[in-house]
Amino acid sequence: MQHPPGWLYWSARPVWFYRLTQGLHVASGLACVPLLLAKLWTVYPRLWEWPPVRTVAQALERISIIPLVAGSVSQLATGVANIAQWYPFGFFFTVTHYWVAWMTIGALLVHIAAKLAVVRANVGRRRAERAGPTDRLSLPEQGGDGLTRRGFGIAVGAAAGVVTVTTAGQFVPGLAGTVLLAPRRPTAGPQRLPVNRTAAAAGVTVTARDPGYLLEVVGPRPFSVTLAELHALPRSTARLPITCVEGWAADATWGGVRLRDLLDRAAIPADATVRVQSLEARGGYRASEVDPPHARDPLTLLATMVNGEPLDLDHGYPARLIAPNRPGVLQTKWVHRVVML
Ligand SMILES: Nc1nc2c(c(=O)[nH]1)N[C@H]1C(S)=C(S)[C@@H](COP(=O)(O)O)O[C@H]1N2
Ligand SMILES: [Mo]
Repeated sequence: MQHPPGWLYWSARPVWFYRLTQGLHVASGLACVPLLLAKLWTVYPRLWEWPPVRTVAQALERISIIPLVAGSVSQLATGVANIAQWYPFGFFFTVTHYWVAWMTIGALLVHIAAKLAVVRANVGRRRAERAGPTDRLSLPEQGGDGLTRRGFGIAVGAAAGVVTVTTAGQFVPGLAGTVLLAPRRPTAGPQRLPVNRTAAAAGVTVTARDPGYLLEVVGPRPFSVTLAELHALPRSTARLPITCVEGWAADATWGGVRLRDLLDRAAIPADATVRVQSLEARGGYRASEVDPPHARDPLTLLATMVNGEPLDLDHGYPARLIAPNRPGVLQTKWVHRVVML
């Protein structure tokens, strides 16, 4: 959703929908870490099997495992690094994570297809066993020491459960106190909201506090307003979350001018997409595009207030965009221009 594909219609409602999909994305990714490690641990002895291949079909099947393992390991590793805001790799995370996901899904389908015969045979055997006195998990284990098959399953499931329970508070409303293992607490930061990029990091500490600040709206009837004029415009409030792609979400009550009122005043038509630009001079998130469903939504604000106070400099003072059902990365801070595209 950071780079929404053209074929996807993304509505502004429900306001929490992106929070749900992003939360599930990060939670399922984290829960997969113990599951993937367990899977690799149970299958790696087969790497040393001799002879390595017996038939052409088996050779192809073994080769197809390379992108599957490489893809799933790299998805989980880069995903965990991303939510910790750690980018040791030289590529752009979002685009790589997206395309490697498709590659991994493809490799997984090939793997399932290759193993279908084995799965079918096993299912048939289980059915036969279920008719008899034993079930597969209670079959006698080879050896006697160490972890049983059932014990292993329980341990892996418990590990996935612990990871989920200690990180889900990042995005589940009201559970902020439980985020033991998460890199971030959704209530830590100025005005009880986390900050992803500070004003200092964005290099806007001087420009954002400039008394000569003007908000420009560029359309068929362009205009600009001073900060005092912006504050004097009719103000609305909206209770909306910021949902960062880095895995946290936090609700706040925002106050500001409806974006659609500014667009109307500049005579920008209802079906126009607009670009919201920041004072930030460099950086991938210094502007965002707002498509008509979001631009015209009554909850989409150019906010000057949060939780009853003027915005903190780190939250985008003097004005920031806040819109329903949008990734945090598109909620542009330190806004100074809105341009019709
Ligand atoms: N100009 C600008 N706006 C920005 C960013 C940025 O780097 N530059 N980061 C975005 C990201 S990734 C998030 S999650 C939200 C976080 O808002 P907050 O720092 O007020 O919590 O701001 C967004 N707005
Ligand atoms: Mo973000």
